[in-house]
Amino acid sequence: MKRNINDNTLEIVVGDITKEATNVIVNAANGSLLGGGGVDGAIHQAAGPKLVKACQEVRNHELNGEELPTGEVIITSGFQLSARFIIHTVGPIWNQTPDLQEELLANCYRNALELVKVNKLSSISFPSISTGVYGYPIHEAATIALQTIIQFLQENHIGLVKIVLFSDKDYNIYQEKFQHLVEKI
Ligand code: AR6
Repeated sequence: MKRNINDNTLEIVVGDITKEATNVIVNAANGSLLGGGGVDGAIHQAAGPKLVKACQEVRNHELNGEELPTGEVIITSGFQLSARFIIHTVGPIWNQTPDLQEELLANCYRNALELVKVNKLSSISFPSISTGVYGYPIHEAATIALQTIIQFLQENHIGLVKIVLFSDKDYNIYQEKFQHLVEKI
């Protein structure tokens, strides 16, 4: 499903994000930035071993050895991926900070889009951040993801934004919310 928003395209697809050829793909990482399971594991596997070294360097030099805070983003090369860059973000763990989790999840999407804009890139693919290991209910996460992306695209020019879902079930949930939200535009 694809829609034009203020001369941008927002597209939802089913697929493996490691195969995307957008300028940027987003990794749903953890604060250590050293890899993990889910989409993080798949991205590290596909990008190759230089990725973990690059992440370690970012931690040492940009984050003073600290973990990447939830909702924040860093960028690395895509190494062996088709995508030129990877933006790594950390989604909220469901119910760890109940009062903040909606804002933190929105920050992941907004901060990644800001970084694309600042770097004058023109396409980005997102996975469904926090809805796997981190347990965020997908109906709620989909609404936050879509509202945040749509609002950003109404106010900015990026080009192409894709959301790459890993199952038909996830796709159907996002598609239904997307249809509902674009009717209001
Ligand atoms: N392409 C697209 N989506 C994928 C892929 C893929 N190749 N693989 C999985 N997904 P998760 P989180 C979907 O658990 O909830 C990691 O261990 C998956 O079906 O990857 O933010 C990190 O290191 C789900 O819909 O990320 C962290 O410790 C979505 O990606 C923790 O998990 C996100 O699921 C982060 O948890």
